[in-house]
Amino acid sequence: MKLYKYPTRDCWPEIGARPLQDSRKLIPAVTEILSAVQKKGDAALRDFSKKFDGVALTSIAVTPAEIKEAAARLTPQLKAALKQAKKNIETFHRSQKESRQKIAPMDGIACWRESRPIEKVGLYIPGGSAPLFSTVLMLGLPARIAGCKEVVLCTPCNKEQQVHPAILYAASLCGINQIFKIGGAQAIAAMAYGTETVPQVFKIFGPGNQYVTTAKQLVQNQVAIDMPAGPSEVLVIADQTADPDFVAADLLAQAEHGPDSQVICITTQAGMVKKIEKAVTAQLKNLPRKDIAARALEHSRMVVVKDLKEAVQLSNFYAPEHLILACKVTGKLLNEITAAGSVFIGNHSPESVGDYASGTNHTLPTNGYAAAYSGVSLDSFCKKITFQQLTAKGLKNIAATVTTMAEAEGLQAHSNAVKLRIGNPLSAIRNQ
Ligand code: HSO
Ligand code: ZN
Repeated sequence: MKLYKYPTRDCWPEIGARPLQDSRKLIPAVTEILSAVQKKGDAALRDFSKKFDGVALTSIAVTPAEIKEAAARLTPQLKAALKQAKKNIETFHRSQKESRQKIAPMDGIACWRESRPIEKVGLYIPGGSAPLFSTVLMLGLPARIAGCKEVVLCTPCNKEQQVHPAILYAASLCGINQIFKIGGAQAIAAMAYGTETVPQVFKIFGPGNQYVTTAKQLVQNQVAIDMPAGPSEVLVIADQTADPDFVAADLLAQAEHGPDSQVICITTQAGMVKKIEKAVTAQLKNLPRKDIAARALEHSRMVVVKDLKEAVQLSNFYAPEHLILACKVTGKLLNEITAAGSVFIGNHSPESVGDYASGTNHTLPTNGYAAAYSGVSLDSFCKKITFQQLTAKGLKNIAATVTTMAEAEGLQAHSNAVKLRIGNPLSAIRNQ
């Protein structure tokens, strides 16, 4: 881990720098994939599966029998764990339902906002070395709670045309039955444009590699997306109350996601640096994904700062996806946090818990987007529609304000729409 001891503020951009993810060079290749799917539909999906994954798909859609069989291939322990996670995620996301609040800004004027589900949503779940079936729950459950009518899931299959059984089981727990064996940019294209088999959706969610991310960026003139994506990241703040072994475990949990994972530790204790590094080396040795984690650690950072206040300021500057507070936490310290996807407080709150099962969502803003974006929540699957109703008295009360503003903007018709209703005859308006 690269060490920064008591860096001045002008070092912060270097400490917080994410590796440049220049997706511009992928644009031509991804654009070609998108247009092929748009033009040739299923035929293009089959071609790309063959070309990129070496699979000649018998069926693009997963059959109901395959979904049923998946349950039998999982251990009872894993099924129970998924059910517990489901329960907690549901409880947390159900609590995000807002009740309607009618507001009367003036006498006779009522304004309110109602939530409506996005009718058709698409979820992308990457395959690869770690099939993230937990993400199925994180996206599928809020979609269902929001009331989305159609939930489509795309995920790549293996050479035997099988989708990981835990992905299928998690999907069935969310009531998803439209699952397609396609991955990469072509899956994003299929959901954005629709094909003979894959329904077109209004919003696409989920993580993916650079091709998937670029495809999501490029289809935005057609569909909405959850948020811009980048490699997963964690920032741990450690003071004298931190346990170096816990901190090391949290850093490694992030590092094992991928070689491009971002790992930062800020400590107020210069004496803690060696202890954490030693613990990282010791724990790394026994990890099945130690090669991946070691590569992520190559660009990780250890920063020593003077106090917790400065630690939080640096963290806000970085705007981490996950922030772990392995330190003495006060309400004041929490109030000072202004940018983070999700915060884990104290020595008993590892990120892993939020990644899987505590109930909060693990689809979070990366790459500094926590400065402006929120993680996925129930709202991500809804639109908010505003309503208003005025009585005759209410319209009278607000008439002068509206007509004055409208006429000052040079928009007479706007003014007329009010004046006519409050009893001004058209002739009177014209003669003004
Ligand atoms: N840390 C990941 C989520 C995840 N971790 C899934 C394990 N499985 C991004 O927040
Ligand atoms: Zn994780």
